[in-house]
Amino acid sequence: MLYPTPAQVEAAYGLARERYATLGVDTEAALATLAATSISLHCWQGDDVGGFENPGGGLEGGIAATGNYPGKARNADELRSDLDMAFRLIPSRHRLNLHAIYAETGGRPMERNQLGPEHFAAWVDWARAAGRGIDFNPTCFAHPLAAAGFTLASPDPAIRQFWVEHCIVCRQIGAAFGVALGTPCVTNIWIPDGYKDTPFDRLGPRQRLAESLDQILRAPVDRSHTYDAVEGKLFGLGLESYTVGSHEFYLGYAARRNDLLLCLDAGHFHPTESIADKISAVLLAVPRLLLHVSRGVRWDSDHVVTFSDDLQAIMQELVRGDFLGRTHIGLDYFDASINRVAAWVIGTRNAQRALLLALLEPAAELRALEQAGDHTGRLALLEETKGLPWAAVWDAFCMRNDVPVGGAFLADIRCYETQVLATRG
Ligand code: RNT
Ligand code: ZN
Repeated sequence: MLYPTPAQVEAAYGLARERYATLGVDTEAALATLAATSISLHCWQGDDVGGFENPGGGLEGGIAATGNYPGKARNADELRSDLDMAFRLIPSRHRLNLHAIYAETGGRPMERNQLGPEHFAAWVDWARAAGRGIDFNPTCFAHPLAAAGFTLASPDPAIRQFWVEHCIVCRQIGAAFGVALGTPCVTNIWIPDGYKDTPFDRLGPRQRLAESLDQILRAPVDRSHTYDAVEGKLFGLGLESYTVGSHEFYLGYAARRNDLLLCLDAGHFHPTESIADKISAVLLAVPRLLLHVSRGVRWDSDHVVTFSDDLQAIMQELVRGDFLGRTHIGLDYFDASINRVAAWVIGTRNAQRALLLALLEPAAELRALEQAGDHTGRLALLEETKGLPWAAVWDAFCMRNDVPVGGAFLADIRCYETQVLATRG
């Protein structure tokens, strides 16, 4: 027997619940919060950020998916089928994060500033049937008008106007998702603008970006149905020396306006920086937060999220600061070197496991120790919590949600690989 039986899961959970109760932790309350916290799965892991705009269209803008594992989704039906498979193996209900290049235009070429909700009708039907929300992103890369390396900060007014219009239609599409699905859509703007080599003028592009954003956000859109987010970055491939939309730029911009979400992508900072420490600071300045949970390895390499200290620290901050209600958790990575469905499942389950571990912290006692100045006791208890039987609580959560317990999900993925992915040529 490779994985525990239902009776074993129940028995282990019963013991774990008692153990946590002695520390003043209510495992049922933790499970209820975990069940209520949805994560936005990034559609782009399923096809290496290709989209359906033009077949074989390459990735640009300083991001790259590496690897050539067979079976990537070639069209929207295949992508939805792969996502369904992933969602079946992830406990509780989650959202989908779409990009504009996943529009379905019936084979007709459609400029990005001409897109409308009708081009996403099949996605909405699919999401509605599963009770899922959708989040959205303008695609300001992999396009001839992004080829010069500048979009919303372009010195060319015509190029800038094109991308402003694209972002405006995307906000309208986001609002339509929000209305159709009864849950607000987060529409997140990330642009690749920047220079490979040292610029002379760092200010001009940032002034143009701020003007473009002002213009985009002036467009009338029902902001109860779409929340606007902006995502900064340290650098990209070929943009090593200057990124217009840096963290400081967007933090300042969002703090000035007070009506935007700031997006923190875990791969978008210096490798020794963790976004966990930024969360409490940023949420003092902006009303809501969007997370792109990712894993940089040496650079913004978009590796599958593992159960790392970084991930655990992020989730601890969300729980300790009582920030879950103001935070939208999304994933952002694209690994083309392994089974793509497994990449979704492993990364999402890890994010949930880390959230559960954070929800199971003996918070009252830790706070009391800290407030009493007992740093020895704080250290001792924090280290003890790492060995508490939280995995038994996780197994119970999976079982209650009718998804495979432990690594049993891999057998289902292997089966899907043989029956579906392997037939894609
Ligand atoms: C790029 C940003 C951005 C993208 C997606 C595809 O560095 O992280 O979020 O990954 O929009
Ligand atoms: Zn991101």
